[in-house]
Amino acid sequence: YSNGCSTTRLSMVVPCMSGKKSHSPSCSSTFLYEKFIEFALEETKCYTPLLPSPLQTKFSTLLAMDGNTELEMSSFESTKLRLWRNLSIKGKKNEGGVQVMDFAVFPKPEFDLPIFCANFFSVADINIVVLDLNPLYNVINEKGYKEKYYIGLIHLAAKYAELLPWGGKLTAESLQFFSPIVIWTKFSSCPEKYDALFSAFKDYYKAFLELMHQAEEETDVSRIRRNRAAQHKYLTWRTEKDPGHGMLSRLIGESMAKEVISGFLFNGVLDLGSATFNEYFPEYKCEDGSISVKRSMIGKSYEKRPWNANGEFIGDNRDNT
Ligand code: BLA
Repeated sequence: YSNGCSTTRLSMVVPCMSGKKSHSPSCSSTFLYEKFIEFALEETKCYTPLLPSPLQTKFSTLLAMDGNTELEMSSFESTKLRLWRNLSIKGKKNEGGVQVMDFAVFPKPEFDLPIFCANFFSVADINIVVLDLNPLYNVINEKGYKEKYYIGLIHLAAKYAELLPWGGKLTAESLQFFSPIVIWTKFSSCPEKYDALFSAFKDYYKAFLELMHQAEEETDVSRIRRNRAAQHKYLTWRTEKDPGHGMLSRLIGESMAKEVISGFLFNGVLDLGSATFNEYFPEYKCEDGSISVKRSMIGKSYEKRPWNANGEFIGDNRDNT
């Protein structure tokens, strides 16, 4: 499918992203992740027409309070996708400014497909990466879901295990949203690492599109409801505890950050379900009923990759150092 792609691409108007980037002076940015998101757009269009999301009118570009850093938001939807969205944060690369790609694709609740998640944060010499097909259901206890989507993709984790090794301890609660093929890594900037990351990104995104292509629409209302609730739980988690929130608030102010988080990044948190954070994650509940401001109750865990080469979870002992 993806091979004959370039000849069958649909034309779309994507400001500053469409067409031949290298010939367009207005697009000559040095944004690290430009080609990643361009690839994702073009590759998606090989499978399905992308329609502009209603979010486009409200969320497009913002200039951060530092007067230098730009935020660019794009959003689409399609037959099987509720929301395809990306937030690029473009600081001045040559001055070590922040560069972020927060790209996620949320399927419609009629599908139990994973959520595509590419979360790359780079500043100065530091790069923090999460790349995954985040599972909608528990892949440690629910064998069926793991087998349905991940067993066929385990080779991807093995392919990048050396080039993009496990990034060390992380917020333990995050593990429940990660799959056996997750790439969680940190590295200092160098071309080889960015090349490996681009290659991994292409592989993972193509795998996601292939799953999307094969997915059949669920018609059982209780299953659709269950998918919707699972996605809402995910959105509720990230709306409340995503590590990027602090920096986003510093860039655009707290109230604008809140709007971007619940209206754009994790859109659906306000309308896909009504359960509260405390109901999904009671361990965060304080005595007075409020949500603990701590990002993690357990703390940082998983020094080593808690999945083996067969995709089995081996991290029960959280401090498996
Ligand atoms: C760090 N981002 C991290 C870390 C993870 C993620 C695992 C390491 C810190 C930790 O252990 O929590 C990403 N965590 C995820 C993802 C999921 C999850 C994708 O649970 C999905 C379920 N990140 C952004 C944006 C910014 C950003 C928009 O997405 C900034 C504007 C920044 N991420 C950011 C920063 C850090 C970080 C600054 C390091 C600081 C820290 O560790 O608190």
